Amino acid sequence: MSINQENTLAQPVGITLERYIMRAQAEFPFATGELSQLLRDLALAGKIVHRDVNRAGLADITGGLGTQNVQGEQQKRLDMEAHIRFVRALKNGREACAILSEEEAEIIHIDNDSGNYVVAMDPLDGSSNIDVNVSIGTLFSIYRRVTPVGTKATAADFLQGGRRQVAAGYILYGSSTMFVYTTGHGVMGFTYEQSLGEFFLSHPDIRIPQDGRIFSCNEGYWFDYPESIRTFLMDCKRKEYSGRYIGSLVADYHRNLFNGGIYLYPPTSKNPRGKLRLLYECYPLAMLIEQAGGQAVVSANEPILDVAPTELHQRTPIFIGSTEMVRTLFSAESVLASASELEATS
Ligand code: AHM
Ligand code: MG
Repeated sequence: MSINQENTLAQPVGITLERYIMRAQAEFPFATGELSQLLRDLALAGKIVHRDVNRAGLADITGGLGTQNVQGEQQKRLDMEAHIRFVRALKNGREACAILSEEEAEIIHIDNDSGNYVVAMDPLDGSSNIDVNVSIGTLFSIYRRVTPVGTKATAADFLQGGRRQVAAGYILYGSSTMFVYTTGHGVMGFTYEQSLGEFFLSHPDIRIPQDGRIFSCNEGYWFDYPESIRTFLMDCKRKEYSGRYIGSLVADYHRNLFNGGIYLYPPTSKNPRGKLRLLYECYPLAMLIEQAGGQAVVSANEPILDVAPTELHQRTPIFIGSTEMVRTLFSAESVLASASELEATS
């Protein structure tokens, strides 16, 4: 029996996130409790962001700040608010020594060089959806540092590669708020009960269906997509699959995780290396999807988790979801079909 199965049996639906993390830690005799505390810090900041998101219209915190982040994109007030909440929670927690955030170009050192962990995160993803009441999310990825404890963390701590993540997850601020994470022993989902102020285990051992009938991509870029991808999408349409695209990564991913499907963000002329960020958007979702029995790749035979990172804010194409759909996308038939289609139209 796997640790995951043991956990599921021993820790029934309804247990709080706090207790779950403590019990999971107890299963590892040499665990120091630091990672557990770090996860609790993230959950605490998530509760505060949940409150901010739900007050957004009332508290005058939506809208642009008039500034741009490192990617040259307009920052929304709530983006920065969330960034501040998470940095503060991790600083107070003292398990992490540094943070990489989508909202800042440089590594953020949090006056705790004795911390063993670094956290890469997008504090609030899906900013175009903030002002219009559509689901948004936080993404996080945790590494044990490789630089000596007591020194300043460096880029090397963040550029270890996706397989070295010790934990990863997201918080979805949707019709309910959920905290979904993995430490490499399955994927656990917790739902926030606002009146009690607690996350409760609601979705133990999440598994993605092996196949699905949903494709999620921005079809506005249709003429930019490589021919093989258009062929795949046309095939989905012939089969009357559902096109579902919120434009909020965590929400699109979460739906496909439960219902089965594929999310695609190929290279486009606007974003020739893809749009999404490797370290704090794609790596965490890739770790989760592999733990849930699905796949995340950057090209036919290259799992996202095997992409060697070179830059902190690196972008990458991503194809992620049900194993069968990812396989079909890159199958020889789809490439052949696209080649014959090209011939027919030339
Ligand atoms: P952001 O980090 O600036 O919020 O952008 C990331 C978002 C994802 O949530 C979403 O999947 C994607 O960008 C949507 O991009 P597009 O509008 O090009 O379809
Ligand atoms: Mg983002």
